[in-house]
Amino acid sequence: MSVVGFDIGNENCVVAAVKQRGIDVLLNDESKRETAAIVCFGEKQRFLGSAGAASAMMNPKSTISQLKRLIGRRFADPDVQRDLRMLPIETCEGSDGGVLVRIKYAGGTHTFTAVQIMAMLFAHLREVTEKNLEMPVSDCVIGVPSYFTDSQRVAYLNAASIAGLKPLRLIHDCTATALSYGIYKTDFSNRGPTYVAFVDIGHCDTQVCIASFESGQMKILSHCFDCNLGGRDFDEVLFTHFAAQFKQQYHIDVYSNAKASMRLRAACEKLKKVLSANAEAPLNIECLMDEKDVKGNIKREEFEKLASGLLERIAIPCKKAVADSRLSLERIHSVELVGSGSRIPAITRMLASLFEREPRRTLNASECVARGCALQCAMLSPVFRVREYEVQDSIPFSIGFSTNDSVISAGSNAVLFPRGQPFPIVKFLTLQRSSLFYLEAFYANADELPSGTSAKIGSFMIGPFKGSHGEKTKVKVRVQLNLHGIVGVDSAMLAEDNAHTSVAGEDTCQNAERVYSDTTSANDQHGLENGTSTSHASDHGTRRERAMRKLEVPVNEKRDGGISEADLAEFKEKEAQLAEQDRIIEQTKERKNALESYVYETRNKLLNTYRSFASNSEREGISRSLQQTEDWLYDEGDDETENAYNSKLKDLKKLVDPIENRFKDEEARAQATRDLLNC
Ligand code: ATP
Ligand code: K
Ligand code: MG
Repeated sequence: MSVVGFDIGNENCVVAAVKQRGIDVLLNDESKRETAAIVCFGEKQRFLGSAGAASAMMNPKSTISQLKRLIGRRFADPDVQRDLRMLPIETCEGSDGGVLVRIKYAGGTHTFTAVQIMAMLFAHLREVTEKNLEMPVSDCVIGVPSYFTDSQRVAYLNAASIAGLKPLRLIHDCTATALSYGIYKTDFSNRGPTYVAFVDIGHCDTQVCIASFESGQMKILSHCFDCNLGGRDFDEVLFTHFAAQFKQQYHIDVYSNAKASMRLRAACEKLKKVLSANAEAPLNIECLMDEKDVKGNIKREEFEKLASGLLERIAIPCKKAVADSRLSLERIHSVELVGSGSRIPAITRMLASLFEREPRRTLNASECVARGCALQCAMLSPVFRVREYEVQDSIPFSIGFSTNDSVISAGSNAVLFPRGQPFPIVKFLTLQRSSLFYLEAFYANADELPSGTSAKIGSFMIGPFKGSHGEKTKVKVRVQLNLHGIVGVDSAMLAEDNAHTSVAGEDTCQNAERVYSDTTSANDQHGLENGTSTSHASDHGTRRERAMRKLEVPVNEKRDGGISEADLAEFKEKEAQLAEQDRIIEQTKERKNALESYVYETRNKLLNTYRSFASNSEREGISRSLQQTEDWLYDEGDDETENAYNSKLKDLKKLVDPIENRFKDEEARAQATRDLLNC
């Protein structure tokens, strides 16, 4: 069983695996520790990860990057629209309101959901991992931004499942980072907790959390973020700057040309990195557009001036995270800076002045999320024994439930899981109902959410059931925020007794908490009363009796952005097909290469090693066949099937093998003679 952590970035993905000796970051096909988060559709096959990055410039209109920005979101979301303007791919709105990508590929037009595209990347990373570990991989932990909504999390799980992965947990990126920091540290003061701020600046987002560490445990006190502020925004100020400059200087409008835009963006990103180490940097692009070579140059100071607005924005989630943690600045022991987007020196300066201390870089800035994920996977998996360590995360968004049925017009409506709530957690709702009703889960505070995010989470149909004699019955609903941060209604029971005592047999979750909500009472819309937790140490007998008097009620969920089982199965099937197609194309390429090399090698051997083992006419015949094969390869054989290449190779071998055998026999004879003489 695999113990693996995945950090899926908007730009870079990192895979870490726990092995006997510790945690390793795995190398991809190109022996790199980071894999580009790119899915590219070539003419006949997909290019995934690093191969996708290598093919992107050739296929700008069929290359999808920053997949995380699209998955589980609505096409109409203004943020999504803004992102899509930067991607030259064709997109449209799916029937569920999500993003569909239309790709010309393999002789047809294909439409994929964002979940399917993400699954392609997941499947690629799974393959990289399997090659490395030499075993099948499914169990894993995957990092997600803390600002991911319920539908984004569900979409991730769906994508993972299409890719054959089984996430034991979706863990917040910053929590993974904090875990990889805390678990090795043993020098925490024993006079109370140590508080650390983690700032992760990636390609598209900035995430901040404040964590508290004590020996054997960590708690996340607050999560804050700006989901539209990362390295790419710094690229964009350079892009805008140079696009304007080149318009004036060279009379070219890169905005009108997808490929030119893509190349200028890539060059600006490089430029930005150079500026992290140098005071000045040049920009040269050959033949950018209209056959014009362009040249530019920028000083770090000038870049910092252009980016000053971005620097100010980084301060906002940092300040908010501190405020939410209810700690004064002095109580924060240190600030850890991670994410490669944070490598801009001006960011460090700004954070130093904000936190009144120099930020540290104790962790590996690009690998800490994946390492934390792998660690969490080890903790959740039975494969490894890990030191007891408690990870308590908290949710960044308040979640509420409401009911609306035709019988009672006013439903209960309150925040069930407030912002900052530790999770996983289970709560019980007790409602008075006489027949089927709906529970709606929603984000209760729009201010906490990324702008444009829908407050809807999902709707849960409880029932049908019948209260005795058409009267209202107590319905106990088990609601949970699970390990992935996903809301669910697990079960509902008709409770025939209406005592305020324990809910028998259900209350097994460690974090279970009881909430009584009686819709007929006057104050039901304002508060839910937290019940005291019950002990069931001694009342086994009564519990069993009570359980028998309970009646399970069916629960059906309809989730925003959810995928039906049937669709999921179809997507799996489709992914398997595409993977098989890619495999066939790869294998065909390999066979073609084999034939080509055979032609060259044999031609060489005819002149050297085989020279004295073939007659003139044999040599001529073989030479002619080699030439014919070579001509064929450059002509109609350029794009043939695996079988065609194999059979050509077989034909050639038929001619060459007799000579090869003569040569080998002679070699063997010579060797035998040498052995004899050596004795
Ligand atoms: P996200 O966290 O948003 O999903 P990610 O995890 O892929 O994205 P990282 O790999 O942490 O992001 O960071 C990528 C960003 O870091 C890119 O914008 C890249 O240009 C930037 N970057 C990398 N090296 C440097 C450098 N030396 N100086 C400045 N920026 C850099
Ligand atoms: K990353
Ligand atoms: Mg990241």
